[in-house]
Amino acid sequence: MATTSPSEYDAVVVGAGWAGMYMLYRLRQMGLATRVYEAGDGVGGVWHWNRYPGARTDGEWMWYSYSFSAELEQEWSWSERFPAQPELERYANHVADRFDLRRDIQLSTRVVGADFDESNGRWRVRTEHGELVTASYLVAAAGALSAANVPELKGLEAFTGECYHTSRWPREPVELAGKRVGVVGTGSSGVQCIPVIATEAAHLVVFQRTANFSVPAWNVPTDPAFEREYKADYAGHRRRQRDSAIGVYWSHANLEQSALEVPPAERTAAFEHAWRHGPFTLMNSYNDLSANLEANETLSEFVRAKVREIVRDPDVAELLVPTTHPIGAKRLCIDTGYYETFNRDNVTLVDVRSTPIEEITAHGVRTGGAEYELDVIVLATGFDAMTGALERIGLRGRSGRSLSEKWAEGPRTYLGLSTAGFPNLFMLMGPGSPSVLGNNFEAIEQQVEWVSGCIAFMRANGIELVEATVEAEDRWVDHVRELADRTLFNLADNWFNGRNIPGKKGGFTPYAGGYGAYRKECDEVAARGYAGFTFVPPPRSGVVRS
Ligand code: NA7
Repeated sequence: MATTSPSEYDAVVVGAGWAGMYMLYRLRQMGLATRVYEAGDGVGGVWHWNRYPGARTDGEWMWYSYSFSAELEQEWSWSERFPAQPELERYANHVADRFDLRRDIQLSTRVVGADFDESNGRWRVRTEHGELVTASYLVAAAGALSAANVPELKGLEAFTGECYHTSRWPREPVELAGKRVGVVGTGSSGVQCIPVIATEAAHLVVFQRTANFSVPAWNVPTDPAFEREYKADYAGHRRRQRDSAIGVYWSHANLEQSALEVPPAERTAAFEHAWRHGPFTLMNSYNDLSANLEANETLSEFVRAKVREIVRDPDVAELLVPTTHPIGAKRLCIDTGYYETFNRDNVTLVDVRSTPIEEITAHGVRTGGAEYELDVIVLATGFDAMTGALERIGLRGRSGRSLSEKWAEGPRTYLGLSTAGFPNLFMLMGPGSPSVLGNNFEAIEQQVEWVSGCIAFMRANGIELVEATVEAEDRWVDHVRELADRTLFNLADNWFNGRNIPGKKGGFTPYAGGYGAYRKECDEVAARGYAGFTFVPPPRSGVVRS
């Protein structure tokens, strides 16, 4: 379908996940004619796509949910502490219906290019169906973890069985009973699906390149009394979560003490208590576990001992014990029965670090000279995170320069929201923002509200274009790097620093200063008349606050 005369919108939003839906809600409230394009055939982003067995949040429902509507908060009840994918997908659909969002969302429509037209200051957006529309503002809400990483495994296309990437799992049930299944990858997705697949398949082979730290979720059904009590002060809980480092508030964190200050027996007792309490308590048992290698090692050793305690076969246990990185330097996995799964007779662990996968044959996986015959291969191999989805939109800014060209040596943004040379483009959950380092809902709501405020300011002051300056962007990139250097994240190959993708450049891209500090920085930029941005035309003196 080719359109000759473009439709004109005030704003186009790419993606109808949590970020895109809330952006639409806010822009519509401001009276902007907005169109949302979503590649999937349903809303919900990550929770539309990641429908693999065992997919569930790593975040507790009390904070992993929208806070913008008190009515929504009160009326929706989550059935479990860590809700599973079907419930999250239902929630996404409920939000779309409740706020009448669907009429502005076009599903099954991938944006395949967006160019900034310098002659009129508008974005020209093209879809896979040949539609061409223009918009004053373009908001990229395409997701930090949505561009699937399918590794280049020799012979993969020749495999005659079924093959699924966890983030592209079919909507129709996949029959695994009686089948020989192989899972490649032991990050969060692998750690979640492996225990479930093991109970369904005749035999499961897990191909592990890097042993990861995983801690138990202790998932339980929601206690109605707890829910009532929590919801009675939802606003108070949200306020506390807003100022915290990762957009999560929990009263069990010990922010006063270093792990190295306490005698070993006391520390082990504290870890033991935290292990039984939940994943977030564990990483926050002391205030320096994420920043001080020696302190971190005490917790790493504690979890290694747990693995050895749970897994009966000592050789298998040693393979599962993480040794390549400190705990938390790769995203900590949260599981239900992961290590226990390797005590099952129908599960085999294969180390593909010492003997990498040589090839995929017509009937299975060959590694270390052996061929593992399989009916199904599951690729739990992750994402080209942070930048992958943004670059795949095909954005071109001033002078036709593509985002990929600009970011060839790594992403460059100001506040993670904007990039010089791309006027009126806003990114949500972009590189240079804290986004993935905590509660995504908190990050999304803060960013959407900031972007809405900026657009409202422009409209109130007759401004047509906003653009980050190169100087502000350079300073921000350096700032993000300095913050990263204070963490342990670069002691691992991970998707935060892009070292999970061969040849990817740029290093660690999220802002590691904490959600609260980031919110403050963004608010201060706005309060100083959007310092670090240029406006066309410049605001008149006596600016109108939005
Ligand atoms: P991750 O965390 O990036 O994990 C991907 C896994 O796949 C990881 O164990 C990789 O090993 C493994 N992998 C990737 N390529 C290969 C090849 N070629 N051979 C063997 N193994 C491979 O992705 P997830 O989907 O699990 O989780 C992503 C985030 O989604 C998660 O952190 C949550 O925030 C939600 P490696 O460690 O690179 O050696």
